[in-house]
Amino acid sequence: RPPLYKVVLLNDDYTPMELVASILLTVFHHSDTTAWEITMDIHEKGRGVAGGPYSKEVAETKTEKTMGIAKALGYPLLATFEEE
Ligand code: TYC
Repeated sequence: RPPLYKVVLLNDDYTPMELVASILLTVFHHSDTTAWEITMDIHEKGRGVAGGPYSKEVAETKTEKTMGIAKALGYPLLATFEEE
């Protein structure tokens, strides 16, 4: 079986909570409640799982999309993907 990957978001001091929650809604298809729970969890713990498991290609695309949205708005949000 091919390996599967989860996308992980890292906390930072600059990216607005609203932007993280909106990325969790639009890129990772979480509900509003879950998106905010994940956002607060990352804010408090330093990192957290945004979504998955995905194929490597999907995980890579969602990781790039996440950082691309933040970067376009001038924020340093970091995402990475890890084998499950
Ligand atoms: N710590 C950020 C703030 O206080 C919010 C944040 C949450 C940033 C999650 C990144 O992955 C993140 N505005």
